[in-house]
Amino acid sequence: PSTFTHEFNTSAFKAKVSFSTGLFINGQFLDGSDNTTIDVINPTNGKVVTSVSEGTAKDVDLAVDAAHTAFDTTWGLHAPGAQRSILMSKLVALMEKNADELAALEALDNGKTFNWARNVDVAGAIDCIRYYAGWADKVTGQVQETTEDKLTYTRHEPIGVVGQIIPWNFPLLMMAWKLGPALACGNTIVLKPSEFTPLTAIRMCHLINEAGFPPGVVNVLTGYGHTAGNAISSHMKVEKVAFTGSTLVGRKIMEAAARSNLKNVTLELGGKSPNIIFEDADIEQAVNWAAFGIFWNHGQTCCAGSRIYVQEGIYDEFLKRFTEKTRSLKVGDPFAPDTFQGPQVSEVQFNRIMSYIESGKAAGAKVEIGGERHGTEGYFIKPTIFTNVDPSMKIVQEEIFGPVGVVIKFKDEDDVIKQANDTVYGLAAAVFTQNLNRAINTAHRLKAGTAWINCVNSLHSNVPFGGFKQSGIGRELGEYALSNYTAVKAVHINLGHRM
Ligand code: TXE
Repeated sequence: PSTFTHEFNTSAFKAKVSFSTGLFINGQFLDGSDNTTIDVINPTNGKVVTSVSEGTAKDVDLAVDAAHTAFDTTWGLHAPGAQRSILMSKLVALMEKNADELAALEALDNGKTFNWARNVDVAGAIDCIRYYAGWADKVTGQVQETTEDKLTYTRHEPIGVVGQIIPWNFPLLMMAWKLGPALACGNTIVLKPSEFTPLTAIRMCHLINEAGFPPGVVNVLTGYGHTAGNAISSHMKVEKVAFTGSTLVGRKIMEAAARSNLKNVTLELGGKSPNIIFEDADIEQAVNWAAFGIFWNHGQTCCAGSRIYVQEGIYDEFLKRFTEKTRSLKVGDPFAPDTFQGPQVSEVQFNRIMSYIESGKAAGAKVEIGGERHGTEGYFIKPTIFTNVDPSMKIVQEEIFGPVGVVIKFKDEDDVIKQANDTVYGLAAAVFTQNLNRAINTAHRLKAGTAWINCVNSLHSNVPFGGFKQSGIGRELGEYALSNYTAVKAVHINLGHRM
């Protein structure tokens, strides 16, 4: 397989990086069966950075076989929780040692800033694996009291070979969210990163080998969704599939699971999350959080606060300050220390977002700021705020997944709850107010898997995350995620009941 070699020479990170970019199957780096490759693009200039092996259905078969062998011999019920925990902790130490490199790779193929990547993506991924390393020897069943002549208990057994398909917006972090609970519970894995952002996933495979995981426990195939991804979700020997990505593809995954072996499915999908700002909010804080809510990670955040509802009494003041704040966000080189926002991940995403912006303009919405590309090279888009919108507009209903927010006026609690819940999604919601009762009441009435009060985009490894409605099925993170990766077996022991 080919080798990726790159000389990083930025103020944030200076080093020559070089590693094999093959498919990671059974602990080895291999060419794809068809000998084809996928170009990796730097979104700051649209140029090819490197190419990685392309995995297809045949390679998925090889990876699934390797994962089964590992499950039956070295992992699963053959590796006690404590041993799994030790290996996961070794991986954590290696991620810490290579944290700057991982952040630089993330900035290179995704376009997010080095600083955010280092402080959120890499730090969060490390935290997540560490958190689940702590769980590995604590995954346990229960004893049920039935009758005196019986002993019954449950075992939380690993499911087996699990498929994991992840997106490009948080490549390393989503990998950690998937690997952490699956490994802790003793499953073996076939994971497919996004074709747009494979570099950190491949680098992680080198660290997984270095940590000493038995071959076949983790297999990673870079490849396209409709080929490799589809092969995973429709595979007869994959017992579970976990997916993060678009709602459109989430449906396909579920269909493929239903048509093949009825594998267990968890989905983390899109959102159009409301961010509600009441008149009694700390307005400066509300402005800062609202900007972070929609513009952080270039708006490519599934829980982005993309619909900003502002109560009428502070609407003008909020809009003025929010526009000023937006103007202050620096767009540019992901490696420059003062950059807040880099390029969108790909040309496809750039075009998709620009077409949403055009649709908003055409429908009569007002551009308060932004509304166009930034510069002439790469996939940069100016942070954009729309006002004068109505609920039927695409920019109000659909996930744009870019730095584009809509600001909407509301009257009172009932009015805003109705508007906020008027969406097919239900991933997250936020409310800003200094009134405790209003904060809690509103949080409880919002139909969303996460309700933030006086903050947004705030996550912790031990707090569950996932969607209501069409935002998904199941919960990631926290103790809740363990149930995605365990099969519960009830054992009945007769202590003397005779027939
Ligand atoms: O995502 P896809 P795309 C949303 C966001 C964005 C839109 C499109 O609105 O604008 O999706 O992005 C794999 N079988 N989100 O097209 O296609 C694919 O290779 C199996 C929200 O890039 O869903 C990649 O690994 N797998 C989201 C992964 O699915 C398939 C994050 C996600 O890609 C497949 C990303 C198939 N048939 C996008 N087709 C979030 N919730 O965070 C594709 N894939």
